[in-house]
Amino acid sequence: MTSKIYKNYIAGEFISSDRFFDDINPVDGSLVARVAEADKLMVEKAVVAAKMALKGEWGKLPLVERCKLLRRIADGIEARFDDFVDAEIADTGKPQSHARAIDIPRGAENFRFFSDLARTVSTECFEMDTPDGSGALNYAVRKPMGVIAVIAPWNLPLLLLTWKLAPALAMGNCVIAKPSEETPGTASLLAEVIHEVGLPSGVFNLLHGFGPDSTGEYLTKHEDIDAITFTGESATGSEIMKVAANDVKPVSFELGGKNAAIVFDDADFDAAIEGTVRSVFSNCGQVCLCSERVYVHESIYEKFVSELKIRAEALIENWPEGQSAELGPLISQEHRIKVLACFARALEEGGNLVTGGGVPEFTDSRKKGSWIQPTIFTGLSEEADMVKQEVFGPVCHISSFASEKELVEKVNNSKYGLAAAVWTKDIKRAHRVSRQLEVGVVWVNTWFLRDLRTPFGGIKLSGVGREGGLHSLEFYSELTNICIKL
Ligand code: NAD
Ligand code: 6OD
Repeated sequence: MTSKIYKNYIAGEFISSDRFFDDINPVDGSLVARVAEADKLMVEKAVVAAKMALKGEWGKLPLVERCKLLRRIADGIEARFDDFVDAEIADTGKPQSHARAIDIPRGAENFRFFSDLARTVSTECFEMDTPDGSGALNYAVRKPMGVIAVIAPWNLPLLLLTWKLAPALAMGNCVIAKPSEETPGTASLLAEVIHEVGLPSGVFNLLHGFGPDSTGEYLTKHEDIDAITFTGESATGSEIMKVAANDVKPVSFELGGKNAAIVFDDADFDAAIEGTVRSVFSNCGQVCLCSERVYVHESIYEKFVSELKIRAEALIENWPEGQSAELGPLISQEHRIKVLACFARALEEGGNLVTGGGVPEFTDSRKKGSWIQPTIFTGLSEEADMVKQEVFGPVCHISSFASEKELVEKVNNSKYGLAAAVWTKDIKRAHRVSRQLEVGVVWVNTWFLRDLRTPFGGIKLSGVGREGGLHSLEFYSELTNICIKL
């Protein structure tokens, strides 16, 4: 029985609750911690604290001082790097190589990046003529929006929370963050780091809890929340948008995807295989950018399917702490039930199971975890659920195409529009096809290669708005234009 308790962080204090829920390790179903669920009163307290902080020391702090604090948060994460890795692994079961190379470094980098950016960007300035000949000068100033609700998912817990928290703080806002109920660990450590760094009380508040009828809903419905930034399922985004509409609150949404990987006949075959193994199976398929639809030119289709099968079957599902682990479990038993139901539906719809489709057999306590086999289907129609609906698991459907026109039509025939990966050596084709894809992000001959200055987000069901670089600063601030008659 664990004695670890994750508390809420409100107005600079760690606060428990009279209601707790379990934080479960998906590797073996063991208890990681008990988590104090924030009730309505705590949400209220956090909002009041955040509003007060805006009017107090934080609201008056020069930008350069704010940015120094953000850099110290990055240092603080790095100083406790192993603790963060352990917490992320315990909550998600992801291989430690993933947490060490991606989740935790990006958690720190998000603070450094937005601290540097906020100090160096300018705003617009326009000189204008006036009828009397004296002219006028317009310039814009950036102001914080106020109190921002940051609601995060479980797949890349620290990375995705800090991706929104860092620019929000850099722009001078106060934040109430709610991590996923599945992954409260690294957010709780982050609250400790922020406390040690000494951000004024109320600037950052952390509330644990669920979505509907719980902390998430109380937070998004609170009238004094000035903006909502959310990463998660498209259906949840739709619910939050309805609530936000009541007070016409700005929203920034990073939502689900049904991303395509496209392999042309002229692609570097080995690189395309390597890249597709990553884009389909990374984080057990639980990255919003993962490819769940793979389109391969008909001339190399059979060879590609055989090779991807071999590579999928070779992936090592092991305890996350070891060096050999390449694939972790799904986040929860509940999610595994959903993913297995998607596999069953694909078979009902006439899909050909190339590999996987079930649960790996273990003889140790991993039997109690949420493990699943890497899975490949072929032979489904473009209208099948497996080709249409997001699964969010280690699975893809591979189909062939003959022409670019057919390919582009198939890829764009989706309600989602987040990302695509294109594999080709023909530079003209790369440009031509990329521009035609109805998605927010295209990678050519790579996948999930991130430059934090670039616009990031999706179209259609995959999101509202763009974050990244200046786009984040735009969302997390309000511009006031000042027009001075000279
Ligand atoms: P989710 O929508 O179930 O939950 C996300 C967060 O929202 C959690 O903190 C949850 O407690 C909260 N929440 C749920 N209902 C709510 C409500 N009614 N009001 C307020 N808060 C509520 O998503 P998830 O299962 O945690 O994450 C997986 C999903 O996220 C997938 O669909 C994936 O594609 C998507 N995702 C998208 C991106 C992107 O950048 N586009 C990134 C990561 C994940
Ligand atoms: O890299 C990022 O900044 C980002 N937002 C990644 C999202 C991954 C989705 O699971």
